Amino acid sequence: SKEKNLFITFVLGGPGSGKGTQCAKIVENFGYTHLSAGELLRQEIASNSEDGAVILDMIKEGKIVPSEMTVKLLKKEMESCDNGKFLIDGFPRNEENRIAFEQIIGAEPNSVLFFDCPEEEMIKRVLNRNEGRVDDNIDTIRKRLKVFAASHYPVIEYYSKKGKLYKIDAIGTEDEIFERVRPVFAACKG
Ligand code: UP5
Ligand code: MG
Repeated sequence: SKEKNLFITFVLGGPGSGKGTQCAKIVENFGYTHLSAGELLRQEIASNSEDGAVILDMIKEGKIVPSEMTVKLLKKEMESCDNGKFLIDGFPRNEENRIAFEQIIGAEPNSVLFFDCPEEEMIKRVLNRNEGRVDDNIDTIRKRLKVFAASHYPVIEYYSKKGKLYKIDAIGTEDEIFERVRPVFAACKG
């Protein structure tokens, strides 16, 4: 599996900005494998492992899980997958995450999508979701928004300077937003 060509897109944006929704459309249209960091962490909680207990405490508080735990889960998925085209959803959330990925995976993303969404809209969407997530309550949402506001910018700025950042206006219908996403992949930039 080490010889496969890696093609990585990071999909970033605040809570409820539509990362997961747009990733599903990218998978359908462009043959990527979707790895949601949050989903992998929730699976780890469900597995009742030692890490899972730590992760649950952090997710309830909207905090960022230690990088090595998240990168370990991403690495396992990436190694067990024949496809080398990955959408990594909701990661990296801060500079420490970004650096840990580079060091442990030994790769950089080819491109980075950033869904730009106003806070009021993010709150509305998350509260409407109703999937039973332990972090989808107004108290935790406020904490998630604070953590997001305090940590995402350096990551965005880093990839912007490298010419890898695609900032997408995340207001509109799901299909309208996908028409803004499509050109990023249709142009074969990854
Ligand atoms: N919806 C989607 N698009 C819409 C549109 N255009 N118009 C109207 N509604 C729209 O969408 C959210 C909701 O909005 C859905 O109901 C959808 O139908 C609707 P979704 O696509 O699910 O948004 P998404 O951006 O994926 O929101 P999510 O809540 O998953 O984002 P978070 O970043 O908060 O959650 P994540 O699962 O990535 O992380 C959860 C927690 O895990 C973090 O808070 C953190 O504690 C931890 N974590 C880490 O520590 N490290 C990591 O690397 C990753 C996560
Ligand atoms: Mg999501």
